[in-house]
Amino acid sequence: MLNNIGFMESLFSSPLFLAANLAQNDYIGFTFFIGYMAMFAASVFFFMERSQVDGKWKTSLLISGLITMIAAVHYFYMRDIWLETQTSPTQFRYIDWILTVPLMCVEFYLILKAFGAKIGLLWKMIAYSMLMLVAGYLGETVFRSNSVVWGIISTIGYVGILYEVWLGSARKLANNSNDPNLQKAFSALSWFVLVGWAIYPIGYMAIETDGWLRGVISVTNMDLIYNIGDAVNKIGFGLVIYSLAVSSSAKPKAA
Ligand SMILES: *C/C=C(C)/C=C/C=C(C)/C=C/C1=C(C)CCCC1(C)C
Repeated sequence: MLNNIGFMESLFSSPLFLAANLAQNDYIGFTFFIGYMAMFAASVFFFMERSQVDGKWKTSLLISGLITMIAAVHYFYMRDIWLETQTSPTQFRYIDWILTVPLMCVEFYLILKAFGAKIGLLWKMIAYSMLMLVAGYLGETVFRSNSVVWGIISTIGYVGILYEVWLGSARKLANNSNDPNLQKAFSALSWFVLVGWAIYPIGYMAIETDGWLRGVISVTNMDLIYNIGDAVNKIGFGLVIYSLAVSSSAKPKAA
């Protein structure tokens, strides 16, 4: 029969109480916890604020909340894997990205739709994201000893997205929109893609076997870099959409 002590022991070693294993100096572990809570809080914020904006912006805010919510759920699992094994939760990382990066493409499409964006633009950006993420995953896992080659293939997808938002049809639609709020937000989002997203290939280059920055950044810091990148990009991206939605919604009439 399970006595009380045995019961307490098994309760506290259950996944529910895994957090007790977070060591004082496990700084990467800290960022998994902070990332989880920040994504969770951001989701609550985006969902609640939907009631404050005009109808056509509600979908954009919903997508912002879904992006951070999907990330929060994956961070919930990634925290545990990190605490248990102190290794990268690569599968969860990429499952998260393969859902959230296409949703970020949807955000671009939604804000440009009123100015003539065609659905083909969305599919093109999603295809580039898939190429970028599938190649990145293969380089981090199955073909890790050839991570440089897969990193380069992945970068082709990244450059495709960069091209669309900086020079391609997405940029042209924004330029022709004659809407200063939209143009400001579009330019902020483009900077996120150029600077915020560039954080990820830097983390990837820490791969020990042939990564270009191996020895400069240790591979254990890859998760630190990815965690910071995710918080900046997912929450920051959502906030840009939020402020565009607020500034483009009709002001409430003074009483
Ligand atoms: C919320 C998650 C986001 C915005 C993730 C973005 C991920 C990338 C931009 C990843 C890019 C990569 C390369 C350009 C080359 C090396 C492999 C990757 C997948 C790390």
